[in-house]
Amino acid sequence: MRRKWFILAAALLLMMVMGASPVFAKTVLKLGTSTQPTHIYNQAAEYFGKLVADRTGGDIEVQVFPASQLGSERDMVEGLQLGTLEMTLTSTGPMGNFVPQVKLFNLPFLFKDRESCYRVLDGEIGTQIADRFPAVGIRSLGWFENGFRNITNSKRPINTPEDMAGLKIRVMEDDVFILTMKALGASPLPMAFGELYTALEQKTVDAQENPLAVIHSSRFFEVQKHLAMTGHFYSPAVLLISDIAWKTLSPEQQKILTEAAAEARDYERQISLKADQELEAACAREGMEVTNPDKAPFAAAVASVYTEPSVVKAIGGGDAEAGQKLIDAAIAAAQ
Ligand code: EAX
Repeated sequence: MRRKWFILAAALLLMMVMGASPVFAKTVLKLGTSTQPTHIYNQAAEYFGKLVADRTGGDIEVQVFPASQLGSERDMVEGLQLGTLEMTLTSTGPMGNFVPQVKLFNLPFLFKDRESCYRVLDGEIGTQIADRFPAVGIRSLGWFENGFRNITNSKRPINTPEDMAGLKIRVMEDDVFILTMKALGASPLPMAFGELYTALEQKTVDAQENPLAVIHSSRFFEVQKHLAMTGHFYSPAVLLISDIAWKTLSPEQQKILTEAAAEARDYERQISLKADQELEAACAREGMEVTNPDKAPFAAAVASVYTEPSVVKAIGGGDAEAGQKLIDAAIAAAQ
C-alpha cells in the first residue's frame, strides 16, 4: 500500500515539474558557421534565432557557434547527416561533395549581378537542386549569400590574368575552384577555411579569394597586402537543417522555421549588399592596395571550365547530357 502511494506521489511530482517548467519542452538547435562572429552569416543566424524563439514562445532555441568551433563547413554538413549537429549556414564550397548538382553554382562568372543570382537560386533551378538535399539527410531552408569573391595576395597587385601566374592560392574544397585557378595560371591548394588565416600568416599560401565581408571580418588585411576586385565567383550560402532534427519538429514548428528562414535570408542579403558597398574602402583604410581589373580577360581565361567533361558530368549528377542542360538553363536565366 505504501509503495502504491509512493509511486502515485512520484508520478504527480513529475507531472508538476514537467508542466511548470518549459525547460523540458525546449528544443535546442545548434547552428554552426565557419566565419567570425561579426560576419553576416552570424548576424543572420542570430536574427533567425530571435524570430524562431519569439514565434515558438521560447520552445525552440537556436544557438549559434561561429568560427569553425563545430568543425569545417564540410564537417558540419556531415554532422547534419549523422544527427550530431542540427543546423549550419555554409557556403556551397563543400556542397558538391554531397549533391554534385550544386557545383553548378561554383562556375566562374556565371552570374551577371545580384538580381540574376536571386532569380536563379530562388527560382526553378535553385529549388530543383535544393530538393535533392533530403535524399542525403539534409534540408535547405533557403539560399542565403556569401557574396562575390575577390582575390587577395601578399605578392603583387593583380590587374590582368597574367598577374596570377604561379600564385599559390587557397581555394575551397571543390574541383571547379581548382580548375578555375589553374586556368588562370595560379597554383590552387584546397583547404578548410578555419586553417586559412594561419596559412596566409605563415606563407604556406600567397593568396586566397573570398567576399569582402569574409576578408574584412577575418582581418585578412593583416596578412595580405593586395586586394583585386575580380568578382570571379558568386558564392551562395545555404541554411541547412539535419533531416533527423527536422523530423522531430511539429508541422507548426517546421512552418515557423521555414518562414523565419525566408526573412533571415532577405535580411542577410541586405546586410551583404551593404558590406559590399562599404568594405572595399574599409579594407583600403586597413592598408590594402586595391585594384579593379577589367573582368573580361579573366572570364575569357576561365571559359574552359564550362566545357571540362568532368565538370559537366558532375553537374548532371553523373550524366553529361543532363549537366549540359542545367548549365545552359542557368546561363540563360543568369544573364
Ligand atoms: O563560407 O571557405 C570559404 O572561403 C568560405 O567562403 C567561407 O568559409 C564562408
